[in-house]
Amino acid sequence: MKQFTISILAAIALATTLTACEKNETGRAGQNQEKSIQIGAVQPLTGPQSHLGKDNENGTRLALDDANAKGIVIGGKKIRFEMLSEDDQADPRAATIVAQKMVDAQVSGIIGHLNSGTTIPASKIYFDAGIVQISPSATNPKYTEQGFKTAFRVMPNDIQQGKVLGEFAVKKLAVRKIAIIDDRTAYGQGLADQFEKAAKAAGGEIVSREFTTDKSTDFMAILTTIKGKKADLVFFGGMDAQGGPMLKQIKSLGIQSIFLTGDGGSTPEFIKLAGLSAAEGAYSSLPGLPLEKMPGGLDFAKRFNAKYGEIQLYAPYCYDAVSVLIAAMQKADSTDPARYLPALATITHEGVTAKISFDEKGDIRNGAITLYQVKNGKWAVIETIGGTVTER
Ligand code: ABU
Repeated sequence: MKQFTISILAAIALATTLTACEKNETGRAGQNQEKSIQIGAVQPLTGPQSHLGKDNENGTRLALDDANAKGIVIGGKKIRFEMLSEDDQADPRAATIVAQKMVDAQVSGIIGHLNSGTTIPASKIYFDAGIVQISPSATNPKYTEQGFKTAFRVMPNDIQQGKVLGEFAVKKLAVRKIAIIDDRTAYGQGLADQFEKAAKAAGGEIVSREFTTDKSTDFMAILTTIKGKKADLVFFGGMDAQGGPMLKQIKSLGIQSIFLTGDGGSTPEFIKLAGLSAAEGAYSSLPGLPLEKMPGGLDFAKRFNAKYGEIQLYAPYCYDAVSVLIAAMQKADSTDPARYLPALATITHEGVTAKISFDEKGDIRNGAITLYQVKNGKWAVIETIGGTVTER
């Protein structure tokens, strides 16, 4: 009986040891075989831009899932990438609070923020903490002009986008009298300023410059002013949550002007909010190549659609922001931002949106801008300026 009891105890001890060994192979940080690191993802998950924030979050999630499926080894350890996602409400003050939270959590890198107005103030906090930040979508030039070596973006900026838009309006659409509205955010106002500069240089006349906010939904007062100016074209610097209803109200006032906006309005949601008949014929731009011309665009879209549904806007750029960050970690064989930052600054990475490399400021090299028009209820490509197009 005693012998039997000892055998049972030995068997239990062996089973416990085996379970512990299994845990060591699949376990978490602090054990030999596998280490978990956190990647911060910051975007608006509530408020008028929550659909864009979810799109960003899903693009980031897909890239991290793909990396985890590959079983990437860095510094001799299999790395498990975890997403720490936070809502900055597209609000500059909330963004700095979230940024500090990310620093306190000691994340290994940041994907975000979505908006220029949040990305810029948060970038100082990441820089001071030595944390690498890649924005998938913030296009105000100031973000990478502050001298923060930790700041990168995978989308061309608004100096380039504003120039393309201004020249397109005057030279291609052949308009002269232009009204401009912006939402007073870093993005909306910044893009409107660049657009105005380029349109004037091309021979356009600005007959009205109005502004609203990124929370507004009623634009009747400023549109009534614009109606009196008989503008050939109305340009809006802002997001789809304002641009869509604004275009609907333009049509309801009987304003005949062409409507043109930037990337913030280049979404399926814009068409939904404007309504199909009001949206038809509107123009927009979006930094980057059309999806079907991106090196991995169609494959990305298929996989994203299957998991999360329709792409709103920046999901492919979030995917690339993650993949280039991880590629730099692999190149440096370290997940420590101080060690992989030099690798990121000099990397050439085959992303799904483009071949990615950065200039000395952290801006993507060789970026393209694509112009679109709503045709039959969908954004259709008109032309791409710059970049390297992948022929299929
Ligand atoms: N690029 C437009 C939307 C994001 C931003 O605020 O820059």
